[in-house]
Amino acid sequence: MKANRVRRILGVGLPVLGIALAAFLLFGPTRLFQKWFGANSVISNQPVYSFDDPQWWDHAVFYEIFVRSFSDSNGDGIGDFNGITQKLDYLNDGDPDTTTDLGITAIWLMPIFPSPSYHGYDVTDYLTVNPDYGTLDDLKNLIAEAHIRGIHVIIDFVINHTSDENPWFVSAQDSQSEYHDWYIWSQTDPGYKGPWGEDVWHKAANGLYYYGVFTSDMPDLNYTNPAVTAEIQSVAKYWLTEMNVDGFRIDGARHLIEEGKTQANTQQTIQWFQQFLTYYKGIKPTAMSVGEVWDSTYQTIKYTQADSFDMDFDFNLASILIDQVKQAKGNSLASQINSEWKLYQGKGMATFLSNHDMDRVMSQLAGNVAQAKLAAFALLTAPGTPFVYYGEEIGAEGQKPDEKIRTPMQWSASENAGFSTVSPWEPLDASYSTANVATEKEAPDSLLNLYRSLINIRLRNPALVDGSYLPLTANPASVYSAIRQSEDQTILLIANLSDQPAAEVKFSSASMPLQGEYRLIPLFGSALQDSITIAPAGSGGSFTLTAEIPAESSSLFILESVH
Ligand SMILES: [Ca+2]
Ligand SMILES: [Ca+2]
Ligand SMILES: [Ca+2]
Repeated sequence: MKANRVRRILGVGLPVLGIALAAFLLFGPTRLFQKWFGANSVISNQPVYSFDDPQWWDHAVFYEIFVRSFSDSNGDGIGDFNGITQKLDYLNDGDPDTTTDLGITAIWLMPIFPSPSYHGYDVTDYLTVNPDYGTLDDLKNLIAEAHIRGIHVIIDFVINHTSDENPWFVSAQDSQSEYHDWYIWSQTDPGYKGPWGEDVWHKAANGLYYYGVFTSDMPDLNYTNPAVTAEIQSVAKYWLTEMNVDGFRIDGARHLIEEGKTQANTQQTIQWFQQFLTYYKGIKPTAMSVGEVWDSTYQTIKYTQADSFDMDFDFNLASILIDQVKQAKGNSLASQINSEWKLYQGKGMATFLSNHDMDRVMSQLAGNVAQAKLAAFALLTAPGTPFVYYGEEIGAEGQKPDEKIRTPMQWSASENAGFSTVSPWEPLDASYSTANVATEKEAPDSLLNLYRSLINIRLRNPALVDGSYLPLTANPASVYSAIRQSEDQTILLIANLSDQPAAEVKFSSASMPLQGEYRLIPLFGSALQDSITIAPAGSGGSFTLTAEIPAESSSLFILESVH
């Protein structure tokens, strides 16, 4: 589609190319096509925002990678940095003229530090990398190659606690050690439990009790000690300056500083992260953070409203997206996306369907590919910054325990799924024979091709990147619909969540921003019909689609006013 458009533009001849070049130099590539053709008339051929956008995370699509499970470059059965580097072109080839790549613009690497565990969420050294994954130079190379392709890289920053094998904690056993106060000690067992009813006070070999909110292997650091704050800030500086990472995903953020038995979302925690944000912006103004505050939206938004994080994950929205699609409740889906966006006040909403702590989407949906597509459509056309968990785009399956939702990436149906030349560190999920990159690349209707199309379309259309969101009420209520609008563009979202087609569907809103006849310019999915007429209704407006909307289908249209 896009290549044809380029050819059409090139076909008008050299004089126009000269004007094109002048316009390019004048306006830059991002808004150029809109300047030429006016609002709403064509699909911009280039991503809306560039790599150098100072607020890049607001306009990105992220991809979460478990390094151990992505791609093994040296045949030891363990994924590594060089393996990821070799697969970067799959994620984004750096060429805006191609849309054969997935098109993501940022990567979140799960923990890369040395650790006694397979997952790495218990760090023994913050200044180097896990030798299973390669060397510091391998990681530097990965980051440089990602940047060349327009991909930012953030790392998982696991700072609430360390490993109990961290030399700091080993030394801290001695009450005379300078590291003793880096952890939280008690002479006697305070006895109270943690947020999940778990033991949080653990007996150490020295006879004292130490605090660890997650497990006894993960002693919490003491952030009321300024030496700990200074050390972690200097670690952050190292990664931003020496290693050139672009930011941090903050693990277990809500548990940073306890206030007695209050072990989550304390005022001191929110304030510590405010200072941390000021600190790292001072070092690198374009660096960002996204917090893991696994809690109600009421709690998560405290961190973005207070500028403790640039973004935090909307865990509530993840369940909304999947549950409403599963139950085919389109109106409810639209109104709940809108409520979340309003709670976040249009700022810092990191959206996702699943992550490394949840059953995989395809398993949550019991293998229903049509619903996986609808959930992806809802995610990738919603406001906020979407995160895709590796393998989600091919419909990999996996249910807890944790190892089973973090299995090797499924590149092909061949032996070891193209992940490695040897048997992988963890057995492959059985879904790999059909749910894999090679097979799905060749199938136009695959889940992978839907992710690829929608990510590329999103990043080329300003209304989808950062436009407003207006939920529409559809009748029947199983149809999901919304209008997204930016200064230059209006896009209509329609998805029929039901397994039955819907005809004569009526759409309305009490605050409809449009009125009159509009051409429907197809951007994605079924064309449905050529135009709609939006009539005033009450204080708002409504329209009816006479065309039948196929079962479990989704479409995007640019709305162009007919004068
Ligand atoms: Ca390896
Ligand atoms: Ca490309
Ligand atoms: Ca803590």
